[in-house]
Amino acid sequence: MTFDLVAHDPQSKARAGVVHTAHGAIQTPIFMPVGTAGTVKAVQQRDLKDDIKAQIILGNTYHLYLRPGLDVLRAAGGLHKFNGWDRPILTDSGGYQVYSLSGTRKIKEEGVKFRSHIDGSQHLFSPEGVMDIQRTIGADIMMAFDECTPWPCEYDYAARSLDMTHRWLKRCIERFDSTEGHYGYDQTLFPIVQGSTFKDLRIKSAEFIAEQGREGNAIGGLSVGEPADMMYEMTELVCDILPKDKPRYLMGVGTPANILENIALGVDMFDCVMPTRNARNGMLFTTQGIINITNKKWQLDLEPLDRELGGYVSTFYSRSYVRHLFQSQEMLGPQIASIHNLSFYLWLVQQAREQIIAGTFRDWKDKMVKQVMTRL
Ligand code: PRF
Repeated sequence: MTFDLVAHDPQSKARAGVVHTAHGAIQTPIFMPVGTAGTVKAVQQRDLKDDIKAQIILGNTYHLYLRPGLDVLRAAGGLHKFNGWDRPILTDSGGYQVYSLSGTRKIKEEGVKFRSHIDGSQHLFSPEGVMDIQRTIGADIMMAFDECTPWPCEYDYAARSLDMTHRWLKRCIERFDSTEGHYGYDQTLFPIVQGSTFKDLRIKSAEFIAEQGREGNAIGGLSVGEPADMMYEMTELVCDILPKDKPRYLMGVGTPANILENIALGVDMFDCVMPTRNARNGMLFTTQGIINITNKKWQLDLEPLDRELGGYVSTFYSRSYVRHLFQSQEMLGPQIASIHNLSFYLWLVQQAREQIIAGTFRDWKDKMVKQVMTRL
């Protein structure tokens, strides 16, 4: 994997670049739709490509390991072959889903013992194990095994957890560097900065991660309940330490405003369930602001969801019709809403990229943060 920087915004720390992977190039800044179980919920690959214009999607080690399981993924020849997505895939390591999804779990030096949320069966995730699983999944970008501390978090717990995450990283790197991809193409491993909202821990972690010299780096442990200003303070601190010539991925962030503000601080890659999860509840992001499509206000609004977005579903279906689909609990409602919201997120980062290249990002960002977060 390689990364080319294309442009810097003169009035912020925003950058535009290109990440080259075995499955093609990614123009940054980029938003990556979340496809937890090998599917971006309710969206077909054809729509992801043609309408949403997604360049890379996420998968999850935790979910894919439990179901369909490694035998199926191996037999298929990896996740790309299994789900038909032939562009880049990034997998999270499970070092987050285990904490949020499995009922009982025990975190030890060796790894994390947990029970499946599907059938209660017992499993162990270790740094070596999740490297092997992500090799079998065949992700272009694999993530290190980490502990994402909850927020708020005691200083002593955060400090001890961080040291363990760093020791786990060393084990991940050792396993990754002594193995090869199963399917004839190169994969890469991103380490993850942790340290809760403690400045000294974040600095220590960013310096440790930078020293590893990997092809890209991630920032975890944010957007877990802390105030937005605290998140921005941490990302800025960390981005200023991480190498400039490597892509930076902020995990699980966020709202359209969070994405624009973090781009301004030097983040290149984002993922979040918000556009798809909120779509299924009728919350639609548009270029003019946020719509709750179940609201009576839209009953007779025969305008398209968002003419400015330009994509198929956003210009073809009216607000009135999509509201009707939600009122009738028709499956097409969540499908249209999911494609629409993802189209908006991809539009937003594409616009950001163009503004960075034009050198006009900062002022545009300040205007857009207000505009896209307005409740219509
Ligand atoms: N670690 C991992 N995945 C994550 C996070 C993390 O800290 C977050 C935090 N926002 C989202 N996804 N491995």
